[in-house]
Amino acid sequence: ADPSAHVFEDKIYIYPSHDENNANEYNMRDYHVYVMPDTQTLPTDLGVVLKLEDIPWASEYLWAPDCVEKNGKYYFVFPAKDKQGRFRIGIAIGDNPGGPFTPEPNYIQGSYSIDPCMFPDDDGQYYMTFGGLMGGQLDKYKDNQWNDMNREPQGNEQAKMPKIVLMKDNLLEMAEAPRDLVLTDEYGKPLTGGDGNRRFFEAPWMFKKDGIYYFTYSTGGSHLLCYATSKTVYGPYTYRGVILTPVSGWTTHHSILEFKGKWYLFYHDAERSGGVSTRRNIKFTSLQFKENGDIVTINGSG
Ligand code: FUB
Repeated sequence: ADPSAHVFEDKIYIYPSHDENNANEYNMRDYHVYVMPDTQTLPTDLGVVLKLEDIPWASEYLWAPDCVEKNGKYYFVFPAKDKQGRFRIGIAIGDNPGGPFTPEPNYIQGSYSIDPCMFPDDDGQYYMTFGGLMGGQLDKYKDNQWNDMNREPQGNEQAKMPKIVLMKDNLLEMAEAPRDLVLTDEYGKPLTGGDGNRRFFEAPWMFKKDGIYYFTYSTGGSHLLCYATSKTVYGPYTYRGVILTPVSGWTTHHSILEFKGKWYLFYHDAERSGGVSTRRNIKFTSLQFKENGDIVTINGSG
């Protein structure tokens, strides 16, 4: 599930999470990596690249990861629950895109919630976006502090926004406190908690095309993959539309990449398990842009 796909060394590497075969909850225990030389060849499973028992600070729930390259090193970034049951975000480092990855002794200080996406900008700065409501615990945080009383905004209250943070050069530390990545409607008004078809839920993924930043995400209970755009990395980002309509299974989660001049959406559904939400499989399909930068909506049940 949760495929984060990247082009490294002219091949497509896929960094998914790994649903357990008989699982009835999302308590995953290791990560595999897949590699595809091109989009016509079936991927090769490179095996386990990181496992729970090797991560000193983690207790359970290895959720959606990502990977980024810097100066010939590969930084595998992943969420897991710490020993107190709070989601944190960790880094494991490898010399090759196919792993294995050696975890840092502790999680990124100041990190919380789930679904990290590392975004290298053209100017050499690396940003991390992250966050997920409900099971992902983002609704428990305000001003980067946990409070049990915090809850998901409702009705006309401003929606809980995903987070963005500039990373230090070592990619192991944040260079600042995480900020809200504000998602607005077409009039510049922040999306509201009651706007279930558009507000952020989880699965942030960022890319840049023709000088425009695209922030893409899942809406959770309405099961849509959506996108919003901005001319600046921190935003605000204006909601633009739906990328993928609902797939089989509860969650929807994805990545987007350009490979040899064509764009692709990697995503998951639960087709191969007959719709069991905790047993998901990876798919990919071609992604089309209109001339004005709009993404052509893909039918998730097609
Ligand atoms: O796979 C576990 C969690 O489910 C991910 O972190 C979320 O994005 C959702 O896909």
